[in-house]
Amino acid sequence: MTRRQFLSAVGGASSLVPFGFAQGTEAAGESAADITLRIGEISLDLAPRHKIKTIGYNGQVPGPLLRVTEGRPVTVDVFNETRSNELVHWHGLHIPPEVDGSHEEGTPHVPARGQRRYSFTPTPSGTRWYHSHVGAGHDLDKATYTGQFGMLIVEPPSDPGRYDLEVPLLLHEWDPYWDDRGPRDVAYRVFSVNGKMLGAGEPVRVRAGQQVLFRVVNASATLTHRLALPGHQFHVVALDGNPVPAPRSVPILELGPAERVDAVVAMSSPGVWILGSADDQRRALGMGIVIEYANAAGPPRWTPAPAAAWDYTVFGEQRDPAQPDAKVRLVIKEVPGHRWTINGKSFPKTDPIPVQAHRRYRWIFDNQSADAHPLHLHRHTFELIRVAGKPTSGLRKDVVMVPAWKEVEIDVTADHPGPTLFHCHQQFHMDNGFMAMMLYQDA
Ligand SMILES: [Cu+2]
Repeated sequence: MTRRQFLSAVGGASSLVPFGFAQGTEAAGESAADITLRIGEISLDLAPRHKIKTIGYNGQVPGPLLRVTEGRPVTVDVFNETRSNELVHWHGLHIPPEVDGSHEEGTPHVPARGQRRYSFTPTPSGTRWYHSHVGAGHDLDKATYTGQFGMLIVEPPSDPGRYDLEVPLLLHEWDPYWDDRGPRDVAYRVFSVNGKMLGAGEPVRVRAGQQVLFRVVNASATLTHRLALPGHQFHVVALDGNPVPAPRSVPILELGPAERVDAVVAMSSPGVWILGSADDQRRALGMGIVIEYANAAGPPRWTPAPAAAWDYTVFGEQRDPAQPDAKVRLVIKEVPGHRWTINGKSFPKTDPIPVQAHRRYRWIFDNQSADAHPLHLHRHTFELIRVAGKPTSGLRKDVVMVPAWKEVEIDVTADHPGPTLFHCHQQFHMDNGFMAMMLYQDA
């Protein structure tokens, strides 16, 4: 089999998932790519009376579910049919800056009305995703406010697959507007899971006794979401796609923008249920999906979600981490004009964070603001060391929520040389200066 047939076959085998697979169809240069993405305007049916216009990949939202194999090179041709430059960021992969999808690192744009090929070797395995990485500023029809997001599953070379059914869930919201407080907070009129409002899409069909793996991506530009499934528990097995040391069951999942959670649910309460936002208003505006057992009927049921706290550290270990080679304190503040600063400066004036290859650095985020921030480091995975006073270890992530007025410590091992972007994944914060470069220096 050729590489392309292999990928197509993998896509065909996963017909349980609701999205098609992007097959290479277009010759760009001498050989066809494994995957083709077309960025263009689409009209999206969120529900019978909720049609919106947005920008998406291959005419669908979410974009096609991409499955690749860890360590096996792939090529992706991206055709940009819009009038603006674009970037596709491969979120959670350890790949070179030229293809990572960050202009700040040096990835070239996919030009307006133009095309660009990305070639890289996907690693590490796990639930990753891809999304637009341009700035939006005050334009709520750009970047992560649009339908430009999709799941990217990097399969390990051999997958134990201890589940019966795999269900991707991508959370997003639509029809954004500036709320009463002016150009500071974005509010939304419509919410969706997998591009459909609650009740408008196909239900997730399950059978009693199944172990169902939900791969959840919060593809929101700005919001944190809490999810519940009444009558069931979520057995969390991975955070940001990386297996956790201590998988355990919790009643609620919470994900900041760009975070992922893999959770296995034992289907042991037959019926028709809503898996949805714990927030009544968001659920009423569409944030949910119906879970339907075989031979069950009736309207989907919801019961109020428990007020459980979300705490990363319950999935971690208690052992002393390796000592870092150096510590870096990063103080986060909002300054007048809704600008964000790291150690007193806004991007592009933020001081670069210098590192040397193969050294381990402890970054201490000191959030001196009233907002929680989803902090993301490109091209690297870091380890959580302390979260709002609680020590932990063994939790590897690429986004961490830093609560308001709290500190979070992470260890970054500098093992992927090249310019590396660090930023808040809240689109409006990022666009207002909350970014810095991590730069490798010669020893
Ligand atoms: Cu932020």
